[in-house]
Amino acid sequence: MMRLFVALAPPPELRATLAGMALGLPGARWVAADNLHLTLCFIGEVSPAEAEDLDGALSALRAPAVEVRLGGIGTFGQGRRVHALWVGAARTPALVHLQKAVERAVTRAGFTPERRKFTPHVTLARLRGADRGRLEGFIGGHNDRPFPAFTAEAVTLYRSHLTHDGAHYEPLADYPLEGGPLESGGVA
Ligand code: 2AM
Repeated sequence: MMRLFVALAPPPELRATLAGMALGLPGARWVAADNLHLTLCFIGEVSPAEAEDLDGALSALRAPAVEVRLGGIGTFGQGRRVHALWVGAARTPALVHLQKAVERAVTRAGFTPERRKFTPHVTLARLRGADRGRLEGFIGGHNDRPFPAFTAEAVTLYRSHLTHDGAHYEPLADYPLEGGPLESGGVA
């Protein structure tokens, strides 16, 4: 079985910038630069044959490239149970449209995607028992920080490998968006 999800990959320079924020928070498990992504649709465990179907459905995706603007720091979880630290993405109509188009393609292929509310974000770290003051300091220090906007010219199908050192995300295929220069790939 393969654990799959569809996401946008920020350009390498921006991922390096985001990974460079990995300081000053004991208890944080920072996401490595290569693994940073903005999830559009979490699919979960599928068989290799199902992954082929998914590849077909995503190859048929027709949606325009979108401009993505990151900014603002947020968390998931309440109080002591804060478990994720992230940088948000502007919830623009174009991004919401793309997310819905991906979800429709995945659903048409016969999958039931995770139905949590779309909160566009790039997870920077997983937290366990992070110090409240340090966390607030981190948020205060980065909340107003500007990041260069980027145009997402493709969506990427990722495979999540869960290891003892945390999750590692392997890009399997890129599906070009309209107006972008990338060629379509297939599931390896
Ligand atoms: P997160 O960044 O907010 O943790 C791979 O696991 C990606 O899919 C992560 O970015 C994760 O979001 C997202 N995701 C969405 N729903 C998930 C689920 N039910 N289980 C694991 N990851 C999920």
